Amino acid sequence: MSGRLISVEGGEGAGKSSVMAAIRAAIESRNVEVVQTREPGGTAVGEAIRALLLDPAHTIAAPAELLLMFAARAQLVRELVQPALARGAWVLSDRFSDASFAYQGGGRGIDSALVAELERGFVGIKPDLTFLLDVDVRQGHARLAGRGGVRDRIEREREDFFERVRQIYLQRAAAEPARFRVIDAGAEQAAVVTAVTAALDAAIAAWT
Ligand code: Z5A
Repeated sequence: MSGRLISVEGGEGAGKSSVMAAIRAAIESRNVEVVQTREPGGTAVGEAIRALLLDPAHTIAAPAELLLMFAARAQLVRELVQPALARGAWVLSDRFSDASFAYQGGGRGIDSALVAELERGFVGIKPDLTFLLDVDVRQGHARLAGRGGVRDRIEREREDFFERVRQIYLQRAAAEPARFRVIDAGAEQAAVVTAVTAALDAAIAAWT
């Protein structure tokens, strides 16, 4: 099989961690190499940019935030994603360009045409399959509160920010039904994982 790019998206507390682990296991069980990564991050340069972006000590202007997200992504695509896909590996990414449309476009109000232009010019690839873990904003927030720990710069945004993020994700999923699988992430963890792996199995069957 040729290389594939699979992304997992969602608002805060959507439960990406357990879903990423289940997807990885399902692909590896087919004896396919999996390269797991995350955004922003995934390379030394990208992880340094991530630290800058999430540090609550910084006030970052929205356009600078957008460009930093794409700087990390441009590095990731060239250093990790393209080489992995070229050798036939499957890349599993915790977020990809859709997050910039949702957070910087929806959350910060940046024109989506600008985001699309950066995607076209500096990324050039889209995931083959994207799981959108959709959860009520308050429910997701409560999960993170239960997890504890310090909130990063973006997690400190207000509820209306995350409502806009959620709406843009859902709009993107509706506009690209062939790529997106919207999963009810408000359900219990085992049910979420079952729904994701069933959808993954169906997608893989369609590819082979
Ligand atoms: N960002 C951006 O603005 N623009 C971009 O282009 C990109 C990203 C790429 C960092 O991303 C931030 O960057 C993120 C978006 C922004 N900011 N926010 N907010 P990240 O993906 O690393 O950060 P995150 O979204 O905050 O990830 P997270 O906190 O790890 O979320 P999660 O993956 O959903 O967390 P989890 O550990 O899987 O689950 C959270 C808790 O809920 C945990 O205690 C679980 O046990 C519990 N949980 C999970 N599922 C369930 C269910 N089904 N029921 C009950 N409890 C559950």
